[in-house]
Amino acid sequence: MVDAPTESVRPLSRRVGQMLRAQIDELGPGAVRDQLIAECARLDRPLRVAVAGQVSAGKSTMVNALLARRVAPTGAAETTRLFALYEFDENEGVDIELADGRVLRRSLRADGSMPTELGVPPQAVDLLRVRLSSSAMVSAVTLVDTPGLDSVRETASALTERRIFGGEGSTTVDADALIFLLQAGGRNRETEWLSAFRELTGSSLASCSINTVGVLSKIDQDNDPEPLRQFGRIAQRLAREPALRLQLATVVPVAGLLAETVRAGLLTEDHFASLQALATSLGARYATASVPLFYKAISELGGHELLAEELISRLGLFGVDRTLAGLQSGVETLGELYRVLLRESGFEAISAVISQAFMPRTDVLKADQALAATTRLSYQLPEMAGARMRSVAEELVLEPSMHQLRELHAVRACIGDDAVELPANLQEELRTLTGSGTAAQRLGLPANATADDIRSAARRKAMEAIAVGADPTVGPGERRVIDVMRMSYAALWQQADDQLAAT
Ligand SMILES: Nc1nc2c(ncn2[C@@H]2O[C@H](COP(=O)(O)OP(=O)(O)OP(=O)(O)O)[C@@H](O)[C@H]2O)c(=O)[nH]1
Ligand SMILES: [Mg+2]
Repeated sequence: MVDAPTESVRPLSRRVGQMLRAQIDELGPGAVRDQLIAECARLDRPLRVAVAGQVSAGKSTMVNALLARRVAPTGAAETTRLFALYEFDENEGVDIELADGRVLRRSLRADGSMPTELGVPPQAVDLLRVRLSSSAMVSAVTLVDTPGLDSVRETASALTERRIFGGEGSTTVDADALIFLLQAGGRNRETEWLSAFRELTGSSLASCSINTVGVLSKIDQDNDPEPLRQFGRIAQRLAREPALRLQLATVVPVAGLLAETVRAGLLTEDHFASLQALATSLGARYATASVPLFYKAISELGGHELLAEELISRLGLFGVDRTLAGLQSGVETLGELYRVLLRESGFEAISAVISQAFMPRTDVLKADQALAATTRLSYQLPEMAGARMRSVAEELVLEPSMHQLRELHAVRACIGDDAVELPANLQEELRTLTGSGTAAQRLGLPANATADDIRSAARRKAMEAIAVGADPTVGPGERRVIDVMRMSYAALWQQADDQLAAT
């Protein structure tokens, strides 16, 4: 995981910050001015990634896997009732931010997890701020664990209502990116997942393929011998659905429990020794057929019920099965076992999305949040002053250096309510073009494309965009999107030209 970009490498945010400070200077004291000052401060903060989805989908488990620590409470019943922000701080602890503005400080428990009792009624709490000093993840991103949605279908409006993205209401957690979990294991209904992912995008939600990943979670629960492959196929199919192409960066299957256990290092050498003994025993043949049979196999080896319970709660039957298979085919150390299990969990695909798709977008996503907030706040000002502030914000987006923002807006314009209807091939091109890869990837060229290839592809596509845009039957919304694409291609063309001239 790379370090969070600092202000010096956030040119868009810096420019938006300048604009905000100019507005702040012009405003008299008041709530709008205070909130603009807060927006300014937010521009420099790490990327904020929210983990959201249905109740019990495995959100907190995923948060722990990402943090590589077991901090967030998890459980079978509805567990997370408050928003919890996990961020870097040298002094570990929990700040309980109350709705009345007071902040109560608590320590983490001796094992580094959240205290079970907060000592205040949940309805009095606005937000939990968990300060962590030892998690590589939080040095780069702030994670937000969220209360579960009541049903698969409760998505866009509920997410906004529940303050995940900036919106109306007193405080929001202002996520810049979203990991959206649907519980797949035990509930194999592909069409339902498709519509749930689709409904994720509403007119008021900032979610799109640039900042949202869909997760099929708990894939190990169907007793499928190869859930990663089985759900991998479904995930790929979903990710390729035309209706989701501009809504999700990708869809990935995950066995979160296994990922949590490995990443947080929850197996002891004693656990490992017992699993080794089981792997070579007669009981190994039936141990993973059911939970009672697993308990029986452990007991036949002289193991206590508590041991069986610990292993099942950390690995699940699937994890035990993969462990026994690993041990029987030459795994000799706990470290090696962790490597095998992490691969089986599918976790690496999620961390790749965060580091390769989300984090490189920190600047544009922060800049966009601040601009959206500026527009929202402008409506609280007297009419003329508000209109002036909005026009300053609109003009800023038109500056050449702000092109990435226009790309983000173009993607959003093509999804959700009142979407611009772009032909399927152009939608696909827009998605590729706004992906976070290299110039070659953004042009849909192979990785070994030369600067010459890149230049001619960019030039050709820029020309094509000009031709399409000139078609009189193209509507104004569509034309705006195509125009953004034309400028992106022109910029790639220019870059390749510069590169060729320099060599
Ligand atoms: N078998 C299996 N169990 C899992 C997996 N992920 C989570 N669990 C278990 O499912 C239960 C719910 O997990 P949580 O992480 O608390 O789910 P959540 O989405 O945070 O739930 P709420 O906060 O209540 O909405 C816990 O008992 C987890 O241990 C998984 O991938 N496989
Ligand atoms: Mg939870």
